Amino acid sequence: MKLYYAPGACSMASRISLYEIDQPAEFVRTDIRAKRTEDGRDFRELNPLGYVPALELDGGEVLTENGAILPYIASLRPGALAPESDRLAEARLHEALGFLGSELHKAFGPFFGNPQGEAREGAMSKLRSRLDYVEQHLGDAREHWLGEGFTVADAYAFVILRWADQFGISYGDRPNIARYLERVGRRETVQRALQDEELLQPA
Ligand SMILES: N[C@@H](CCC(=O)N[C@@H](CS)C(=O)NCC(=O)O)C(=O)O
Repeated sequence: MKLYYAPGACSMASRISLYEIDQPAEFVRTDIRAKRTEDGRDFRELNPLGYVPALELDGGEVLTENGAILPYIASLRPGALAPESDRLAEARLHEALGFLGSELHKAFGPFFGNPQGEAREGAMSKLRSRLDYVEQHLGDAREHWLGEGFTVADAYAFVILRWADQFGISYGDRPNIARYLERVGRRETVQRALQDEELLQPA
């Protein structure tokens, strides 16, 4: 299979998840502004909407949307990256992916356009409310998004939450998020993903 990605983008959650289950995959860097893949293709032929992640399966089908790709990757190794104890636990994963995709990810969206003045204040106010929820959700002792064990939701949450740094947003007043980022960031698979997407600062 092939994962179409852009460095540091939400597609890194799929990369981390693939590493977690030792699933071999090819990683194709994609310029999401020019809509071209590194091997010179028009990315819109793979995803007409032009955004990563896109996962090309060995049979040629292309899967898009984090909310579909992450559970698909989890399904490749049942029990490793998603709870499967009961229907409620499964629903909690979808609840998490829904929040992360349509609330947290999208609340960061405006910052990629470098908003100024009132636009920035408006975007910041919305983002703050989502981060307040995350801070409260993670609580003092919650190690992972769903409580027990690392899941694809943690891979996605980590990738989104780390964007704050590039927009000058500090987690100094949100210690649960800061600790969570540090803890998840220490995982070998996460370090490898950061390295492979050339995002680690030289020591
Ligand atoms: N609804 C999509 C959104 C994915 C998305 O926003 N991808 C960003 C990178 S994090 C992107 O490729 N943006 C480029 C664009 O929208 O043109 C999903 O959840 O997978």
